[in-house]
Amino acid sequence: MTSVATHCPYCSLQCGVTMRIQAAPRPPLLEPDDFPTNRGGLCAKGWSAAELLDHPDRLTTPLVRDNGELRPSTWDEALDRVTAAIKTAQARYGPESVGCFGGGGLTNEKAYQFGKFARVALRTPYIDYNGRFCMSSAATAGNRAFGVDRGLPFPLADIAGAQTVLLVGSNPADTMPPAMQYFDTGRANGAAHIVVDPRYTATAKGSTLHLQPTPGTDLALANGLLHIAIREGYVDQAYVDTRTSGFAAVRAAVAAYWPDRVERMTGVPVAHLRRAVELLGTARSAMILTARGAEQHRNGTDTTQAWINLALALGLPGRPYSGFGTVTGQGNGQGGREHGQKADQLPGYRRIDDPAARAHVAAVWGIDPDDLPGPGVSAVELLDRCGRPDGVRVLLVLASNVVVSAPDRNRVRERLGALDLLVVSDFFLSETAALADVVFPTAQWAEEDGTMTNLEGRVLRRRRVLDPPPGVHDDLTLMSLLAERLGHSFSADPRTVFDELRRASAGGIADYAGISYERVDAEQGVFWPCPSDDHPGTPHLFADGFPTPDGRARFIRVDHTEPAETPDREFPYVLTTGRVMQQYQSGNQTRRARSLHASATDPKVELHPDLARRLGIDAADLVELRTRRGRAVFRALITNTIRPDTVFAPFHWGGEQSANALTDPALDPHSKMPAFKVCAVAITPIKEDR
Ligand SMILES: Nc1nc2c(c(=O)[nH]1)N[C@H]1C(S)=C(S)[C@@H](COP(=O)(O)OP(=O)(O)OC[C@H]3O[C@@H](n4cnc5c(=O)[nH]c(N)nc54)[C@H](O)[C@@H]3O)O[C@H]1N2
Ligand SMILES: Nc1nc2c(c(=O)[nH]1)N[C@H]1C(S)=C(S)[C@@H](COP(=O)(O)OP(=O)(O)OC[C@H]3O[C@@H](n4cnc5c(=O)[nH]c(N)nc54)[C@H](O)[C@@H]3O)O[C@H]1N2
Ligand code: SF4
Ligand SMILES: [Mo]
Repeated sequence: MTSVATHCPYCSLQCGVTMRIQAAPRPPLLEPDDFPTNRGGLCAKGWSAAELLDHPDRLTTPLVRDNGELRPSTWDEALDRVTAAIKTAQARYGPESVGCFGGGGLTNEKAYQFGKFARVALRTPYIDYNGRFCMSSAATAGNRAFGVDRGLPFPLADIAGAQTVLLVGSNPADTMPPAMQYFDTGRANGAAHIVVDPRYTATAKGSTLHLQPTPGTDLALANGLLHIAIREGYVDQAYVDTRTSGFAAVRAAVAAYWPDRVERMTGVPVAHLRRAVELLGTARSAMILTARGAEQHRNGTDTTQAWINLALALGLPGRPYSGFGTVTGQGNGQGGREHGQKADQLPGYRRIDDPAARAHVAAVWGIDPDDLPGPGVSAVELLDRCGRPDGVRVLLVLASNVVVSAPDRNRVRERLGALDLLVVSDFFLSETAALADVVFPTAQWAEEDGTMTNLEGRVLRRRRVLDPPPGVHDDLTLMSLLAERLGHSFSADPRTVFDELRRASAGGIADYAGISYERVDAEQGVFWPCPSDDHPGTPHLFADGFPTPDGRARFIRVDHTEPAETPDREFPYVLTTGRVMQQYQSGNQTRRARSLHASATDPKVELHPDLARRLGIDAADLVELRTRRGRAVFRALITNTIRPDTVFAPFHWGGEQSANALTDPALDPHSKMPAFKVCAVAITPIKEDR
């Protein structure tokens, strides 16, 4: 039996697994490894991952649409159809009529190559990706405040050493279960954990203090805590004076967030506010961590900044077992946001509007900097351009199921339906692929080589365990075949692409120049920045300064704003959305896993018993949710863990059960993050004939 060490295909924890290849039949056996993020742990999704390698639903040939129906085709026919459509659109409307939509699940090599493919082979500015729905607010805030966007500026294991941890809108007990061992160790050693969530989650259950705000009020909450911290004398003035700028304006702004007012705005009692500040202010070491609950709002960037302001005032970033961090989501959510699939970005986290960055990357790509397009538009804006007369006419989607995961599903379907050609690469026929004109079958995680960068900024190796099924190529091969037809030569070899990525990133903020496959193998991953072969990599950031022009972290004044939608007579409640433990993202993978099946058929909306009583809803009734965008049906899960004015629905399903038929596409002006975490909803029971 041969074994290969690799990583789980799903979230950013990138748990280490060993795959044992059996003679036959597929799939190989999967066992957890003692990797620094999971230490032998795995969640149910990880355990089930190998089941999908030989799943009967796998796509094994390209599909093309004829007379309204998708039918199997050869690779040549499908590639020719795509190339012809691209050339027609380019001739008729110019290069800007072709768009690319990527994903944070792509390896670094594929994400890098997709960015290059858009700019060099297609010469279009229009590329963005699903990480816009995920990390964009945290990224924008991190860049603004610290001059760099690395989710955790310290290794995950440091969490166990922090005396106080404040988690805002983050539910790792369900979304990254093996990471809980670090929280649990801290708690066992006497650490105080504070969880800010409108639901009393599995993560909140083991905490010292649970703050339960109304969704969308975290900014006011953070400003309120800073107000108290200033009053109580917890500000680290020496740190503020020597390591930061901009405190005076923030101090003046938070003067208006006195505790009674913040209680009225957020629903969190004054006593809880005071207790939270005391736990943070008196700790020897403290961390503030945000995730999607704080960030997926119309004011997500400013909300993240408000928590950064609090962390800076307490003097946390750069101190041992302390700091501010954000918990990255997708498997390659970190690396996928560094190497050019963002609309305004070139590899190495360079800006596409920076002349020096353009010159550097153009030289690596062997083109004239003037031939590089400028910045494009964000994911929701890109989807909105689709099918418009002067917009994007041909869209290529790699590793995203936007019909399920983008906000305001009905509008997304309408826009995709108006395209001249929609092209999707996937290994299963996702809801998005089902609408495509051409579908390419692709390799799964265990069938390809590459690198991923996990939530810590640790670059690690995805290793090929077995060949893809006959007739299936990976995405690098797809891009290489398309590029060839468009007159360009693109490598399909991951190592060759990674070596080019290293050169393209050299000197950038996310510098991978010194990271090689060999080093990653020998060192259990390498943390970026790592500018040279003899550089040790950087597990801890900010110990001696911040990569801003003046070396100081920036306080920025931020003020509470109402969500785009607040409850009214017609839509009287707040809807928030998120995840359940057994399903991953749009569910295109996990809904097919046999061992997760029990949870796969029946999405549930969480409602408080008081609300259920008022609306005449009994346990397990079907419930219709309705918003200004659409409707969806869920089964009622009546639980006193949620606020009585709020309901929570998971977004892992399509069709009638699609949470994103409901959500508000209002965007954060800085990050262009959609407001997934708050909109106004009406709720009606559907009484079935029993
Ligand atoms: N099981 C599972 N795990 C996953 C994923 C998955 O799909 N399934 N996806 C991965 C990815 S890509 C990501 S981004 C991460 C996300 O990981 P998390 O951020 O932990 O997940 P969410 O469920 O989106 O949101 C977290 C919490 O925010 C709360 N919340 C909702 N609105 C608000 C609000 O206004 N304020 C506050 N403070 N909290 C609020 C919700 O109640 C929820 O408990 O998970 C990763 N891991
Ligand atoms: N209402 C609501 N909506 C949300 C969120 C929320 O909290 N609430 N969260 C948002 C967040 S944080 C995220 S990250 C997004 C995720 O949204 P999606 O992008 O839809 O997430 P996935 O389901 O991971 O989609 C990946 C798709 O690509 C396929 N795939 C996986 N790996 C590869 C690969 O290497 N190559 C190719 N070609 N295909 C691959 C999978 O089968 C799947 O169909 O959803 C967002 N949408
Ligand atoms: S926590 Fe994330 S990486 Fe680990 S097994 Fe679960 S889904 Fe996979
Ligand atoms: Mo995400």
